[in-house]
Amino acid sequence: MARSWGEFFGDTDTADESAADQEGFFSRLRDSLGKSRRALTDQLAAAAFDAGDEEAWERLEEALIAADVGVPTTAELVRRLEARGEVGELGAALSQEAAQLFGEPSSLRLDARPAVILVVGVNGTGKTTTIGKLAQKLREHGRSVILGAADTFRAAAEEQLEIWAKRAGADFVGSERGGDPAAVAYDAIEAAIARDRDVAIVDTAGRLHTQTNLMEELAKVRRVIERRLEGAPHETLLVVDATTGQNGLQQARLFGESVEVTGVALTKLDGSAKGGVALAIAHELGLPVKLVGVGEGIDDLRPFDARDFATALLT
Ligand SMILES: Nc1nc2c(ncn2[C@@H]2O[C@H](COP(=O)(O)OP(=O)(O)OP(=O)(O)O)[C@@H](O)[C@H]2O)c(=O)[nH]1
Ligand SMILES: [Mg+2]
Repeated sequence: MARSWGEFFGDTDTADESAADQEGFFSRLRDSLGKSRRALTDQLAAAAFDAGDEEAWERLEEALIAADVGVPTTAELVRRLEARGEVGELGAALSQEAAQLFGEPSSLRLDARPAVILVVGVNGTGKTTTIGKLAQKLREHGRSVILGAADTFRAAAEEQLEIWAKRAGADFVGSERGGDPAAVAYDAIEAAIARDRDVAIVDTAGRLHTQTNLMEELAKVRRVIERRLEGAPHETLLVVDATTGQNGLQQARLFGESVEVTGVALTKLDGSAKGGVALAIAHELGLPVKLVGVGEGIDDLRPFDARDFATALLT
């Protein structure tokens, strides 16, 4: 069964979703990964996989690399399959190995009060939307939430977050003190403490991982958060647009160097043929994928479930 929001949030009572809801998301995930899956399975369709056939292994490697799984992770998957001796049904064997590669399911760290979540990523990857959806789910699970608009780059960005805050029933903290993103992050935590809120989520402006000055600005936001509240930020979520494939891996690497990313939200899996990058992020960077986005709607975000993801991608 899919990972539920309750489990992801660490709730003790997790009987919060109907099986139908979870199945509904699985079929959306499967539809979303259709392009990625077809890219892989078309290559692999050739009859039964013959582990003794050198060319069959080569076709498999090529297919995985074409799906943006990346060279090191492809090599690891192939190594694990070979170690099995008997591969059997290839899709099933591959999805089992892929699910294992993702490791233990991870939760969102919400123990602290307030728990501070910093959200970072390249322009347009889906940061603000993901925050909106997440805030909504947190509210549904009884958490009080503050959203901080540390994206002070564009006035529209602040409005966009404020609309999500209203919709979710979350408090909103904007840039009353001018355009300093670190000051907004500070104010949001201050407000969360003063009002005794459970979670503060800080939105930031999109930036390219190659823009040194903007990456330094982000590191400063993080430092200010750290100094204001010990242990914060408890999560630093990097939002990666799945359609960017291997470039997303590079983003994860460089954002990680600036702000200690603790998890990835992989968005826009609908419309991407590069869903295999999730495996590369998990294996090459050892970063947990925590959330997946499969559309623009409020219910199009879910906690990442390795087994579901691997099944939807590979079988
Ligand atoms: N198809 C699809 N669209 C998405 C998904 N997540 C976000 N989007 C869309 O992507 C676009 C950009 O989303 P935003 O949330 O504004 O992205 P952002 O990272 O905050 O952008 P900046 O603040 O400008 O850097 C919007 O049109 C969203 O609706 C997803 O999972 N699937
Ligand atoms: Mg934004």
